[in-house]
Amino acid sequence: MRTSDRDSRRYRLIAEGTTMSPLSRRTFLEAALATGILSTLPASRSLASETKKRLVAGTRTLEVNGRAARVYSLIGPGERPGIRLRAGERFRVDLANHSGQQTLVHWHGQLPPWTQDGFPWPETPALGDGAVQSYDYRPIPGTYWMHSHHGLQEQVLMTAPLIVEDETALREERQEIVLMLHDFTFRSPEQVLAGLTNTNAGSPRPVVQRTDDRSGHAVSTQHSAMPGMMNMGGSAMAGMMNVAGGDAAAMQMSGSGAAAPRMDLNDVDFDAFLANDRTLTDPEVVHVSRSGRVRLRIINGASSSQFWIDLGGLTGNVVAVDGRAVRPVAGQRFPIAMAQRLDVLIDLPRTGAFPVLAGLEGSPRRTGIILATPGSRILRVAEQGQIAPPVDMSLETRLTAAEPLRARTADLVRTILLDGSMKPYSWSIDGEMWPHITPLMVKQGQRVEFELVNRTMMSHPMHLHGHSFQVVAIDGQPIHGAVRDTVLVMPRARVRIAFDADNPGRWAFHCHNLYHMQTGMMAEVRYDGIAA
Ligand SMILES: [Cu+2]
Repeated sequence: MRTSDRDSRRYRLIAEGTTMSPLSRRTFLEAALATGILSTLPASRSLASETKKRLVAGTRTLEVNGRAARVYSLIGPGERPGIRLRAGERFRVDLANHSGQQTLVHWHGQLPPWTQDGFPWPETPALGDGAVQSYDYRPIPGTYWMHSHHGLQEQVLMTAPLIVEDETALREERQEIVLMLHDFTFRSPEQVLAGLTNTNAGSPRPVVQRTDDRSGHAVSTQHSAMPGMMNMGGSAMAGMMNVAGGDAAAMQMSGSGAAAPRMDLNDVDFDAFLANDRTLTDPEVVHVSRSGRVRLRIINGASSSQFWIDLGGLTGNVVAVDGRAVRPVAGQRFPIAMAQRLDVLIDLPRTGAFPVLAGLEGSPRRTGIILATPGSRILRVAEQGQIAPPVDMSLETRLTAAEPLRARTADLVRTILLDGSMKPYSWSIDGEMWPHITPLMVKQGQRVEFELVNRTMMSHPMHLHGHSFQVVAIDGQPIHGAVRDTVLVMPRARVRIAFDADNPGRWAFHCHNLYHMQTGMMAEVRYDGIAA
């Protein structure tokens, strides 16, 4: 990028980023001129650092399969979804709630002080309709996202990208393309949950209650009694998947694992899968400049669905997961669990139109966008493809952090049991179901390792708030894995994560399947000395 281009781009971003009215902006400029600020600081820097961004939680109408649906929105500067920050810029955001409901937005994967994490602790309650809350913290660069952590709003698309530029990525001079995935249903999420739990939709369980009531622990769960560990190799799973809803018929496949226990996939039968809010009947066509050099920032914002990213005939390089750089891994198909992100660099080999697809695991259903160079002909892509296998650890085992944790012996090692079942539909961590949980206590300065042991027949994408962890072992095999914020734990499998306890507070630790979380699969990591 030439200097002049970069400057004009910066000014454009500042103009989009400002939340001042023309009047207040002029007043600021006049005041700044009067005090000489502008004569001593570069105008772009001083304006940007003084300017807050405004993010509005609201509602909008979205057309899906020719039918209108009322969904939430998170709209930032420039009337675009979410927030984009320049390298070095602080996360200075006023969140204004115009959603008509209480809400609270979590900055997924970011490391703010715990009181700015957007989790509805008793100390940091949800915002009422009409309320505004200010946030100000130093963000970490990369591909992040934001979503409501209040009730089931995430399912109704209270979600948006949160992109923090970094100098390295800018120097690559690649066209950035955000691809955000969703699962969509015309039913209310309360109805979906009621269908899963066989309860009345009129009284959905709140996902967050006061957690300072510790009177009622000791919620026992049924541990499914499957002896031994399974070989979870990808294609071996075909033929032993249980799927809910409409994909069951598609699962009549031959498989080698007739005697193996069956894995459960896709709790919910969704009406559509969205890529940047659109389906393949009317996909987004992203015009790629002639250079054909792109950075895909892929975000799985689905509440209960996992995908295989399929680049078709293209080869891409995964260079970051969950916002954190990894040594490049080349490939054409990459799994992405709920809440995870993938940064994929692609150099288009020629002009033309290139679909980037996301195939639902255990299903032929898919969604996606089209990358198109100027003048290329866009061909329609069918909404059904080949049945995708379960999302697995094939990528995770190949990942190596570009900036790993410092080598250090753990001060605290905890085995954490993930339990639960489809019938009854309930899920737990260490035998306890949110909110009746005992906090996992850590001390500031400790190196902590969690050995996550999944004793269920579903995979669980486990997310720790406020920390980046490194994946250090899979099924007992040590690896120098990725640093990330969400890791999948396959059925009957174990994953060990390590993190430094360097961000004191109360932090949620949960499965990112919204319905697993809602029915119990959430715990708290709490620092010694944090009152609650
Ligand atoms: Cu789960």
